[in-house]
Amino acid sequence: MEVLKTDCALCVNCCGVNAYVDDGVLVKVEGEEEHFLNKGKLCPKGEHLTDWVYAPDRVKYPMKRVGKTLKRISWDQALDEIGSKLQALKKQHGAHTMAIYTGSVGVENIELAAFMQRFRGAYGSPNFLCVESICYRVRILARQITFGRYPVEEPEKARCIILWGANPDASLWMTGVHIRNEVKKGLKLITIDPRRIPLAKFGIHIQPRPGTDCAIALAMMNVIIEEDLWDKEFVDKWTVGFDRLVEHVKEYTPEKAEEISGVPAIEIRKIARIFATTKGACILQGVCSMDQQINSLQNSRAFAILQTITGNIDVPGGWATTPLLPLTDLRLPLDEKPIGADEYPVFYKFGKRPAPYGQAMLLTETILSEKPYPIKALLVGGGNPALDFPDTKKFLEAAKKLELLVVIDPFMSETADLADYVLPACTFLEKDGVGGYPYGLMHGTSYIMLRKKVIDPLWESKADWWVWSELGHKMGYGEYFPWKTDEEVVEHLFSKSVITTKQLKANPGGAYFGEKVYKVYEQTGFGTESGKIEIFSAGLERFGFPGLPTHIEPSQSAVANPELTKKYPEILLTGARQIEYIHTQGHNLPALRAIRQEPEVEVHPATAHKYDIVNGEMCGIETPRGMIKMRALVTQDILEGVVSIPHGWAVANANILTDIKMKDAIVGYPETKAIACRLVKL
Ligand SMILES: Nc1nc2c(c(=O)[nH]1)N[C@H]1C(S)=C(S)[C@@H](COP(=O)(O)OP(=O)(O)OC[C@H]3O[C@@H](n4cnc5c(=O)[nH]c(N)nc54)[C@H](O)[C@@H]3O)O[C@H]1N2
Ligand SMILES: Nc1nc2c(c(=O)[nH]1)N[C@H]1C(S)=C(S)[C@@H](COP(=O)(O)OP(=O)(O)OC[C@H]3O[C@@H](n4cnc5c(=O)[nH]c(N)nc54)[C@H](O)[C@@H]3O)O[C@H]1N2
Ligand code: SF4
Ligand SMILES: [Mo]
Repeated sequence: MEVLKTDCALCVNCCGVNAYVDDGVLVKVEGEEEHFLNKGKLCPKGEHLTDWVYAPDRVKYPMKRVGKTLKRISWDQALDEIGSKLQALKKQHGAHTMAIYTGSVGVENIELAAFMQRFRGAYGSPNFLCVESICYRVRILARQITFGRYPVEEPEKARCIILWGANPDASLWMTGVHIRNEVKKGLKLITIDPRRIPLAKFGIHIQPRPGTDCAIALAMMNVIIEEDLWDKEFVDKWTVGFDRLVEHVKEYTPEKAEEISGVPAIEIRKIARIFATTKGACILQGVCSMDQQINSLQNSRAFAILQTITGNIDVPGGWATTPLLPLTDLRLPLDEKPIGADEYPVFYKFGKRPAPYGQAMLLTETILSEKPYPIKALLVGGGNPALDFPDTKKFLEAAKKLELLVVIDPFMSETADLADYVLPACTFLEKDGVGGYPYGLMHGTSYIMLRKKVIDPLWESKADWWVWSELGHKMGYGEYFPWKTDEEVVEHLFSKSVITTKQLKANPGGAYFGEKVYKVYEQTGFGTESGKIEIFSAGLERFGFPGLPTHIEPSQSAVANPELTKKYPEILLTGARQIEYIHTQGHNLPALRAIRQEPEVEVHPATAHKYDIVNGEMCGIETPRGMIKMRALVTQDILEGVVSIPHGWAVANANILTDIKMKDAIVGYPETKAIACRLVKL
């Protein structure tokens, strides 16, 4: 039996995997012992990789919609027809009529995103859109605005961690393992979450009203400044705008933050003191929880400022700058700007370089309104917007207006169910690729490795890069797609990297880590306009937004919209992660369903009592956009009046409840947390 060392690309963690292959068949996977991150373990999704790859409901061959059903066709026919349709649409509406969308898979599958961008460049459409309009990019942007680069959380070396709207047991399990080990050795843990997550019992837990985190962060700054706990040497030498911050946070006393958030002022004082007096203090900010809020950019800015004034930047266990491990850029030059560039200029272009994508949260409205122009073709690979985009009803309306919807996916999805063509992608186990995360993630490092082909592509499935390349050839763009094999693609992507594929192959695990330098600013300063950390951002002010973070009420809170909350008095959080699933993926696997059969709505006993709902009973969750049904999990582990549901379940789609019009005004991120709702006794 052959054992191949590769990584798991089911989620962004890219854990190390030993894949056991017998006569071309993947028979078993286990976690790679020597891997820095997962140290021999895998999560339930990773443990069931064999079930996933061999699932009987894989998309096996290209299909075309004929009436209500999808009929098998050849690759040639599919790509010929899609190519002709795209050419015709381009003639009629201009190249911008085609949008390409990738979901979270585009982050893990680097070839996929690279070839999508190359294809849209060859075709001439600016409209490459991706999940970073809803997830993660906002924190990178906030850190770039503040530091001129992207320092990353380094929980592995921290002595104090704030889990700020983050539940590692569900979304980042290895950090949960780490925290449990370290609290025994004195790690100070603070959890800020309306839910009492399992890790909350290992330290201090505060339960804010959802969407009020920025007010708490500002009050912590107030305490840190009032009590002289800030790092004077660092702040004086390396920052601008501290004096303005001092004035700004005077009004954000812990008492005021208590009024806003419901968290006792005494608790805010306590956590501010602990955070400011422990070197190696790290805010581990949740991703969707902090990003998908009306105040998403300013939440991230507030965390960046807290790290700064306590001197926890570029020190071990704070936020540290990891080197990027750049790969060859496959983009082709384009002049036209994508959708969202004018509406959200900070999102599109804050510094010198524009974002490679538009604001995907405008896609639905653009298709529906045909303004500024009609988008008639949507090509989706590695995402399931019909279930994952806010406001499913609106997305379905928009999908109907498309003249061409193509989905490239190893599995049928809710988006594939709407498509004119469904093309079978092979999974990451069936091709060579680029593994790891070259751009740095929450584990305080960046790393790359060879993602090895473990088995041959099943049925008629093909690598994503091949699909875009072959479509390009059919449409006359062959000159842009000279690569013939996975190996050539990977070789090309690594050709300008700090490490070659040859060097990677010589290393048994095949992984390369970016060498981290602490206090890198002593050599390079900061890449901001001022060359220093911008506590106050003159750049943001020039765009017409506050240069310092402020509290903004969620658009459907009782304060912002008291009329609405008379009818919908509870606060809904959508999208809590579950370790068994990744978004809409995995629910088809019996082994995972055996662990978690169905979605549940978490409700406090007092809230449940109000609606006469008992534990285990099916109930309705209703917002102004619609209603879904889930079984009630009545628990003390959630704040009274807060209701939490997972997303990604087709049987109870959370995005029936969300509203595409509710957004952060600076970056266009949607509000999928802190939504007004009520429960319904069925
Ligand atoms: N209400 C609400 N909505 C949310 C969120 C929330 O918290 N609340 N969270 C948001 C966030 S943060 C995110 S990241 C998004 C995630 O949303 P998506 O990015 O849409 O995530 P998935 O549902 O995992 O869809 C990925 C699709 O890619 C397919 N796939 C897997 N591997 C490959 C491959 O190698 N090639 C191709 N072509 N396809 C592949 C899978 O089968 C699946 O259909 O959801 C967002 N939506
Ligand atoms: N197993 C698994 N892992 C995943 C994913 C997955 O689908 N499955 N998705 C991946 C992706 S793309 C993403 S974006 C991340 C998401 O990762 P995170 O955003 O960290 O999501 P969770 O781990 O569910 O933790 C979010 C916590 O924030 C809390 N919360 C919600 N609203 C608020 C609020 O207003 N204030 C505060 N203080 N807390 C709040 C919730 O109660 C919840 O406990 O997970 C990644 N990892
Ligand atoms: S799905 Fe699980 S095993 Fe795979 S990378 Fe993510 S956390 Fe690791
Ligand atoms: Mo995400």
